[in-house]
Amino acid sequence: MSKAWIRTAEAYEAACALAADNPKAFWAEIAAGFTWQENWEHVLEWDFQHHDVSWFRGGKLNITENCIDRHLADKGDTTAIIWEGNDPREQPEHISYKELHSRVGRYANVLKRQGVGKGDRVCLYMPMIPDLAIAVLACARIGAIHSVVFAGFSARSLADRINDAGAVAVLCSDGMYRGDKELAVKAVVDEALEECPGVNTVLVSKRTQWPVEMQVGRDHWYYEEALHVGDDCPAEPMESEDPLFILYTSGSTGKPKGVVHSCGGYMVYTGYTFRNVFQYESGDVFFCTADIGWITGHSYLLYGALLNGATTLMFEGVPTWPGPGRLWQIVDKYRVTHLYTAPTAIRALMTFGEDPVLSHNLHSLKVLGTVGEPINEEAWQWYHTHIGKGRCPIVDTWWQTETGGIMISGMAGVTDQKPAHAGLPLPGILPVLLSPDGQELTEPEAEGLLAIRFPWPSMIRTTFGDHQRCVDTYFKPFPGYYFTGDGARRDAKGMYRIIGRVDDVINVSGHRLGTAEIENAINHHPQVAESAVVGYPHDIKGQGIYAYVILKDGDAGDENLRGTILETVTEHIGKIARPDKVQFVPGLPKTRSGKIMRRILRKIAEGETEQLGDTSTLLDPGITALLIQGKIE
Ligand code: 7RM
Repeated sequence: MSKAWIRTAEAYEAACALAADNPKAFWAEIAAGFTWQENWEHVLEWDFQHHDVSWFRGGKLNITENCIDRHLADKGDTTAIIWEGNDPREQPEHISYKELHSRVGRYANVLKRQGVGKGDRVCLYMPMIPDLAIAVLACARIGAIHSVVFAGFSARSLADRINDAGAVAVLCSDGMYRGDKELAVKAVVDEALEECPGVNTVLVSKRTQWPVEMQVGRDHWYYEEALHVGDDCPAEPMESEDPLFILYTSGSTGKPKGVVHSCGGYMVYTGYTFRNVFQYESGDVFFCTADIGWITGHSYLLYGALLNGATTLMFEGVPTWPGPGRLWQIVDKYRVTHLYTAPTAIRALMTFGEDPVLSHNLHSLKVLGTVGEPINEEAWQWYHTHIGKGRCPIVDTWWQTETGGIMISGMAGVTDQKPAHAGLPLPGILPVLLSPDGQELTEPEAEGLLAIRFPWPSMIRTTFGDHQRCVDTYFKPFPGYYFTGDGARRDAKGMYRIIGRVDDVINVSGHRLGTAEIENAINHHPQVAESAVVGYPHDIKGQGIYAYVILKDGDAGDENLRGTILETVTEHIGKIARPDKVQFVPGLPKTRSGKIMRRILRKIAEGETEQLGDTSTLLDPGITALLIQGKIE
């Protein structure tokens, strides 16, 4: 990929110019840097109206050959994955590319032996242990479509995702450790599978050594199955447009969507952006703190890093356990060169002051990155000064589950950086700002709705099982554009600052949640008549969750009821979706047509009581005063 490696601002400009001028030639040259079993016939065909897009059609490849096999000759003994356990006293693992090759091959053969094959959907529900990375790659090796579900989701969420994807197998562990918590994993899977008749295989990795229930014929210990197979598994030839994986993400309507990514385009784009955004060089150690259950873990902890023959660090635990210096201790211990984390983690660690930082050697760091939510200037400065010691560039990377890879971001040390700004688009990415009626704002300085006007290789292909939903969500709002759901500002130099979601999606600690999804969960509580959920600014989490709840006749809200509502949400979605504040209200601000005026609810949750805007269309204007009175601080 040498030609595709941008190391100077001039090379960045030149790449942008070529990509704008002749995008097919540009992407063909980058794609040529990967291993293809057969060459493609068409670089790009596209139609945004029906969202029918294909990249490198006719080409055949297997992403794992590019992630593993192609590095064996010169990097076989190089560490591919460093694994650091939850407990700092636990023995870490250093998995070389050679070892990764055989462990992935073995896992792939176990899947095959269970009858799992190309095109089958496989759900992974596992903590951050090596088997998670290995199992993901094993699916890709045989052409099975992986669907990783973050192990913090509840049994019900897991069951919904398994059923939506029509998964035939579930890969999990016995239990898990996360900070000071021990959590059952297999038991959650068992509960979920009561609702999932399509699953006929469960493979269980050992993590905690806890006894678990094993259903005969369906459930197998992975280590036992592994004894029956060899470790050589040929890479299944995949069409470029064959699906590689499904990843569920929240939207503004109730049910999470299964975002589908394809093999060829996803490989080309994540490989290209990993190298250029982070300026990764041979010998560097890349530490992405995201869980593989999110897109950041897929694209940069795993695929993007391995495509570049990098050493990637996988951490099972949390940044604040057993103490607030844990991340810095890991950086010190493994001589981490690249740290990629979320603003929420930085804000949380900032509250402990500099002592936990100063007791560790951070000299190895070269590049810092952030992702998942807007970073406020204060957190940016702290990261820059106290972690990067003023000498490490920060890349603020804006992208989405749907975009597959980083879209707007600086390239470390190559392009300009500006605090709290994601910066310039990457070569080949053509963002625009739109007015609410869909007009492009052509002035350099502008603020509007962020959309993209040309396809890129790793863009979402469909929403699993419901292509119309994909078209309606992303391509219908503004014909001719991919609509991101974010609002953004652009400065005179063309640098973007992402403001945040303009739809009913909230971003809590870098995790995307739909307000409708949380409302549905709350409404399952037997004493709840109706609810409305909004986000409000939260010092650490970026946004907190504020729930207004109307109880059924005669019920009074108290602490006990509040607790059981939180439990209902935990049960339906997971702990991450629990409201921070629950206010019991006699009614909601509704228009005559019955629409909840969320704008008013947001303002009240933010603490704004004076300027509520136009309330004349409210059915019962008196309700706002009652809401303000009972506001939860
Ligand atoms: C990678 C990821 C996507 C949403 C997106 C934004 C927000 C992500 C940034 C950001 C400001 C950033 N995928 N977002 N990165 N906002 N600056 N650098 O997070 O699908 O889970 O979320 O996250 O609102 O639409 S995601």
